[in-house]
Amino acid sequence: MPALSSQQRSLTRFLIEAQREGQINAELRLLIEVVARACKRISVAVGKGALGGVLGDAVAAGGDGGASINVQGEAQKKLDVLSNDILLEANAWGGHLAGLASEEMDHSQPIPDAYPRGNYLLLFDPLDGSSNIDVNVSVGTIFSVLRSPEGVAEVGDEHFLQAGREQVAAGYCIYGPSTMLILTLGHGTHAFTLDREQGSFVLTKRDMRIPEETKEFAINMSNQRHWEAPMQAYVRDLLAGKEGPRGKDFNMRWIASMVADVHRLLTRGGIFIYPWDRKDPSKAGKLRLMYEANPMAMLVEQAGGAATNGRTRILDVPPTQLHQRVPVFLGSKREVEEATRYHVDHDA
Ligand code: P6P
Repeated sequence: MPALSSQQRSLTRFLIEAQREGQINAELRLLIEVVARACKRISVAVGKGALGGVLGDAVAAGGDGGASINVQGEAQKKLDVLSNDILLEANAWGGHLAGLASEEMDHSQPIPDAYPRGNYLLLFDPLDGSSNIDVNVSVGTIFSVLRSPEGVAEVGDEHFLQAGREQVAAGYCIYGPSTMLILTLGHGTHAFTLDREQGSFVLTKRDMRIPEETKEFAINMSNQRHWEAPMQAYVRDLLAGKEGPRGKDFNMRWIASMVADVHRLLTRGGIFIYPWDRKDPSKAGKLRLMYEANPMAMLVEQAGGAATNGRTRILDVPPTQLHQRVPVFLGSKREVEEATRYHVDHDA
């Protein structure tokens, strides 16, 4: 494989150029490079599959051999724990963060006293869709970057509770047939593909754009009986196709790995929905606001799409808890607006 051509941009060159243009500072550039390097390590571990000895459930420490359960009440996979540890170790010593929060940790963690602290907060789902690992389906790492409040000696959970519009960067790394990093710094959404021979991410799509219209929706239909009335009506009309009020036929996809479903709609359009359902009314849906919905919403909006909770813009939802959940409608702008209209009209 020849060295990168002058036309090809490594992630490092892309970030240096973004810094020159004033989009980011040196500390944020380091943060993104550290996260990307950690994702390369996770990609290697995921890619080994059964040969890496890291498939299956993590075992609870000191337990009876039962699965380890995370704060979400979900069985942790060995790779969940390994991916979380990789991100924690990679980000501890660089001096770019004040603290971190993870789907896999009950509370946020300040950077240890042994290391300098920086001006950013990193939130992540270290391995989203991990239930798919054992069946060899694409999974991914999702991350969100916020500014740390000034003058705080040691950050706590409360300092992470900022609305999604405050994010300074967001992205995901999808571990699929190829490993790709999808990144926004607030100036468009861009795709980088991992060149395994060079060991570097290469810019392969600048300024991704989501088609405003779509004929493809992604939802777990098995929950249909638990949805609220406007959601039932919206999907009923999708399924009615060209004979129904929408006047066109729709196709359905559901990978049950948010990173993979969102990557598809970023690439060719679509709407991804995980609505509120009455299976557990207290949960307000399944997906987490701070490190799933917010980063994905920023990526989608920066690519010309839209993201709501069925009623209001996700990036404006005021967080109250680190692991709070939120209904998610995101993707092709016109379709998200239509799904949101069903809910707003129902409430009127
Ligand atoms: P269900 C994976 O567990 C996840 O958090 C998302 O990645 C995915 O979109 C969703 O849950 C799948 O949920 O209920 O279809 O298994």
